[in-house]
Amino acid sequence: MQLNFNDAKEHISKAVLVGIVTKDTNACEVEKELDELARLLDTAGGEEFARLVQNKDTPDPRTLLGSGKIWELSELCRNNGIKLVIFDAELSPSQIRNIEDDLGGDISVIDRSMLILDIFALHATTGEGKLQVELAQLRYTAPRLIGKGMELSRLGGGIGTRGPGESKLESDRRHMKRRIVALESELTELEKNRMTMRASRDKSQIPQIAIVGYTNAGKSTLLNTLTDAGILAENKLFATLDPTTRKLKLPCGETVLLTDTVGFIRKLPHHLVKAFKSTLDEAVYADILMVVIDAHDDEARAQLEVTETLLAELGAAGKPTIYVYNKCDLGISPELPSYIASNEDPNRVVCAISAKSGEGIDTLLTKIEEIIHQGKSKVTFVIPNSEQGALNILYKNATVENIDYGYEGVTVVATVDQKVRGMLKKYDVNRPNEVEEF
Ligand SMILES: Nc1nc2c(ncn2[C@@H]2O[C@H](COP(=O)(O)OP(=O)(O)OP(=O)(O)O)[C@@H](O)[C@H]2O)c(=O)[nH]1
Ligand SMILES: [Mg+2]
Repeated sequence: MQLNFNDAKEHISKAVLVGIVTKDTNACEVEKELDELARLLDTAGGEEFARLVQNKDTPDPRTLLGSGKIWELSELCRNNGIKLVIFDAELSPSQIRNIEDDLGGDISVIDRSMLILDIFALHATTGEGKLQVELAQLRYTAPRLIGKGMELSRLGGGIGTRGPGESKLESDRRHMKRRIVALESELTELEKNRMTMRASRDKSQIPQIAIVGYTNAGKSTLLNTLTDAGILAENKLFATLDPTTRKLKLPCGETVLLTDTVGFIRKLPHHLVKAFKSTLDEAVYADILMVVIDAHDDEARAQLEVTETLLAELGAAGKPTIYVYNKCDLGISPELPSYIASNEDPNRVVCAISAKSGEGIDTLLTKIEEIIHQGKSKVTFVIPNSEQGALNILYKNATVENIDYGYEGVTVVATVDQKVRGMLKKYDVNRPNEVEEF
């Protein structure tokens, strides 16, 4: 999507970033969050001009900042020809309008979520990805732009307004509601396709591993190193939006399926998680997670916490997990090891690698093999009477804890390894997240 600002172009991509230190945060945290906002802006093709931070225990409900700070912000923009202000907080449609009114002139205000959606819009490549972004934009960005009236045309394709849904952003509310319904039903159809694809992968009985983690941690680089997947990996946030699955043959001869997924970020807007549910479900339906961490990043620990919280929210927590400390060629952040080491669960292992240089990859492959062969869980299977072969598999390859013969089938509780669990996936009634892991 092209920027549309002609003469003012060089100013348009420069922005003032605004952060607020409330009673729930501190100046250091806000600075780090603004660093991340600056990286998001850079990914969106913009550039930080300056930062403005206010200490305000309770943000002003009308404009977040106090009136003095708004005046300061207005002067800063005016004196330097800056046309874009990005708040790190989430702004309501009326707050955006109030701030823009107070700033005056032709200064646009967007929030962090709008910026993230803008990047998603730039990076969506598949039909499904584009629909998901458009839906999220209609739900989030559009209500925040409506009311700008004719000014929207002036905004053109500026940061915060770009994407597959751009043309629709100017439409009236009734049209938007219809479009949202249409998108939801298209996405439901696509989700059915995805379910069918998953079912056929399940049938193949190959263990599935989802590569998850904070954006820019090195997930795509790792998949490329392991499988020559040829996915775009770059030093930008949210380089990957659409999941890619590749086969990997382990040294022991067994094959696994690896799926690269969209990265996580702190304050990931809820509506975005909802819009991307079907792609994020790749993690939910995987047998094993590989949580990739940029171990060199000072923020590694905070990023891991964000990842774990989001995985739990998605219902993907509690699976056998390999914590992959990536970028070890650059050194490991001192905070990280103790955080993971405190977790002595054998189904949660740590492995230090460099996806770039290949260091540690052999160990990682061994850990995957160990988990596949040893990772055990207690699972309830319901096996139809007509398919007793499955019961024989359990008796041969697992520990049967309890068995209950019913009219329609046999309910078996058994302790199984990942392989057997994969083989009998279609009878597994615990999936995705009710399994008691060992
Ligand atoms: N030094 C070093 N850089 C790495 C390593 N792994 C990845 N990178 C770099 O980190 C950046 C991000 O890598 P990606 O593989 O795109 O990260 P990602 O997790 O897929 O990121 P998103 O798709 O944006 O969420 C790229 O510039 C990579 O070259 C590593 O082991 N060492
Ligand atoms: Mg990626």
